[in-house]
Amino acid sequence: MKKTLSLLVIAALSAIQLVCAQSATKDTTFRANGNPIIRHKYTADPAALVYKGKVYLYAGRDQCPAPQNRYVMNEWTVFSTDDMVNWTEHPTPLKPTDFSWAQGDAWAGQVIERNGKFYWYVAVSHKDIHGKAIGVAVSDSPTGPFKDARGSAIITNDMTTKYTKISWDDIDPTVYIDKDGQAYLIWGNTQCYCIKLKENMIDTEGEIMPIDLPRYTEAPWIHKRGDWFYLSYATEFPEKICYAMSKKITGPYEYKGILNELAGNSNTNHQSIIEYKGKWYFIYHNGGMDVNGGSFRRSVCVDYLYYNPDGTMKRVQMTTEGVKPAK
Ligand code: FUB
Repeated sequence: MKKTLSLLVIAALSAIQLVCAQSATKDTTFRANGNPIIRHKYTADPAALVYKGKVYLYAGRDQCPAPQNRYVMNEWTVFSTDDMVNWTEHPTPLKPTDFSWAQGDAWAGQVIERNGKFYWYVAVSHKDIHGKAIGVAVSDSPTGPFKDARGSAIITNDMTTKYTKISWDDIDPTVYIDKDGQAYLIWGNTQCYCIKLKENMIDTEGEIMPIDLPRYTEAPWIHKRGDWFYLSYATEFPEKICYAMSKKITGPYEYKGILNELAGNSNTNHQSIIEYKGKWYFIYHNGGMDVNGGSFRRSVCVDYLYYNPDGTMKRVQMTTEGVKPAK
């Protein structure tokens, strides 16, 4: 009894430490010991960028104290590696408070490089326009600091009311620059949307184009291999990740099946897919870090991703061991 009580106290104290830890102010290195890869704080919604031989991993930070269950996310985090196992955490690169028009909520996003600048598209809650909105921040370095690139949201809820009435559909941006130089922003909850970005990466061009995907929930991620665009996304709820393929980024997409099953102890899953040093990686989150882990205290994990000879993707095998150092 005494032992159980002290174990509970230790678990509670370590959870308080993990959610209350200070924002990162200097570079700190650590070695991942299997999955989850980050264990000194809860991290969610991973988005990876391969740039000049390194991987940069961006994630929101889950800060909800146990046993409460709601999203408390007040900052984003950035990590880098050159082997997928030895990581450096860099100073906190961006917070919702860096957008004067935002009310809070460091939800999912993605960073892309263009002409030596790094553009980070993120979802936050808007102060004045009811609902979630997408902002874009810019930096000269992949590790930041980032600052608001426009002074206003690039996408707001009132732009999509003709497609869905919910206030949280404008979330989870993914971004891609096609080989002709045209950039696209893809996002959405319950409905997937796409819009062209101007060369400056901070203004949109043309109309919003809905993308039809079966049983679409959220978390779109675009990647390309050969001639194929792969649009992976979270399906149903609790979420699995599935995917569809097309020769055109705007679709139509053909549904190909489930890519990742329910992620342990988390009702969301949220993937990012990259190729690095000749291997493909599936980066996602689960709620499995410790006894307080769960849907609102999530942790980033990394496993390998493999393709079939016809270009379709094999179902991901989530592992405890994670990946080996990339050479
Ligand atoms: O982290 C907040 C939300 O949970 C994200 O925007 C969704 O993709 C889900 O992971």
